[in-house]
Amino acid sequence: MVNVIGLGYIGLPTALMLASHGIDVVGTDYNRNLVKTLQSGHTTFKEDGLDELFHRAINAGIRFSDEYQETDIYIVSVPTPYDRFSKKVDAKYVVSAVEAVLKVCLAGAIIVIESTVSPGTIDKSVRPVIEAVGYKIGTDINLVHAPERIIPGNMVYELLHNNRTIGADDRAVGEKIKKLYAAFCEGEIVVTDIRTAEMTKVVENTYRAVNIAFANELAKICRYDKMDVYEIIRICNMHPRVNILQPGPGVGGHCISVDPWFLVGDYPHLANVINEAMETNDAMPAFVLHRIYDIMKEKGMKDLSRVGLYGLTYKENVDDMRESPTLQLLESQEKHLGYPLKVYDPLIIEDVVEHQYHNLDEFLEDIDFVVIMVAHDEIKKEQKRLENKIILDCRNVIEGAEVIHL
Ligand code: SAJ
Repeated sequence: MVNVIGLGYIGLPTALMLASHGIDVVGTDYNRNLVKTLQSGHTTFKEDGLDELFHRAINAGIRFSDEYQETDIYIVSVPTPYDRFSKKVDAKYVVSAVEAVLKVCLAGAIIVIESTVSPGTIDKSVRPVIEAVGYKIGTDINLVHAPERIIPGNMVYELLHNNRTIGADDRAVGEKIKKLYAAFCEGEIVVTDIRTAEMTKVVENTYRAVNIAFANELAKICRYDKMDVYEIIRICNMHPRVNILQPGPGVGGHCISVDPWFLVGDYPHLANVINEAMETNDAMPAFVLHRIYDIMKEKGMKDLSRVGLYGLTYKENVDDMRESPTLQLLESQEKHLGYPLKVYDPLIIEDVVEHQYHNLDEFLEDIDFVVIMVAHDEIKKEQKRLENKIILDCRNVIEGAEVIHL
């Protein structure tokens, strides 16, 4: 039996995928309400194909609990935030999950850490916890790091098709866990050591963050001298060895906007490009706010309450608001002016900010200037309804000669 610890964005789909491929799975989370929701037959977030996968897993016998199970394989998939001051990974949730596992696990159990951690975290934070209770790593307990790589918005597909990395102290243990993931994973699964697996995961997300920062910087250069950044990137990307990502109003989510900081925190004297890139991305919401002010001035518009932000989530077609550029923009705007702009997101049902709308028509009725922060499918389909509005399109999805870009 496999006990998956942490039933969030990664743990839940992983548990469901294992169960629906014939593995006996219990999913554990300390959040009782979340467990109750799952037990009552409902998923806890939206993702393409997740509900179907959930029902397959239920039919295959998956169980959910708030208790850790006595078994021999654990997959730990809990959040790893970063400390905003030191920029280092905060492994407290991983550590407390491992401590709880140690109280119930069978002799020789394998603990697989899926959570993203910086290189050396398992040595520094996890091994000492195991040794402190008198267990010998390699005999009483085995450690594996199998960082997840799936992208929100396409998780179910990527769980099935992405390549994976398994880091293990012991090759045979690594191969055993590879076989477990191979129950559903059709990609290549590489077995390596734990430190390499830790570093590769952080490097993948850092590569993407630096590439986005480069695109954001190009957008600023092009804005300064009236060049079309999208056309320039499009043509550059026709070169066989150039692949520049897209500029945007900021980088959100719990991965690209967080993981690269781990390298800055651990190697402050070496991670210069990474530090600059992260600062460039973090400055984008404020850049958008200044674009809003400039455009209002240009258009002779005075009333900020007639400006609306479309999109609250960190990216298109997901309902996740973690580190959302829109929330960051609102925060900096509130500091300056004391009252927020109007906001609407079709995927956010609950009230999270002031002046938030739940209906596109009402939102559009109350504004003259719309800022596209997130390119949800809805606005791509409904773009005709933006006619007669001033449009600042930070995602390059709205057509029309009058549309203003970043
Ligand atoms: N963004 C841009 N321009 C782009 C692409 C993205 O501004 O060209 C912005 C998005 O709008 C968003 C942020 O970056 O705010 C991050 O979005 P994303 O789609 O790039 O990535 P995540 O954070 O949803 O998922 C990433 C993925 N990592 C890589 O592609 C290397 C995913 O595969 C990882 O599993 C995930 O992080 C994770 O959990 O670490």
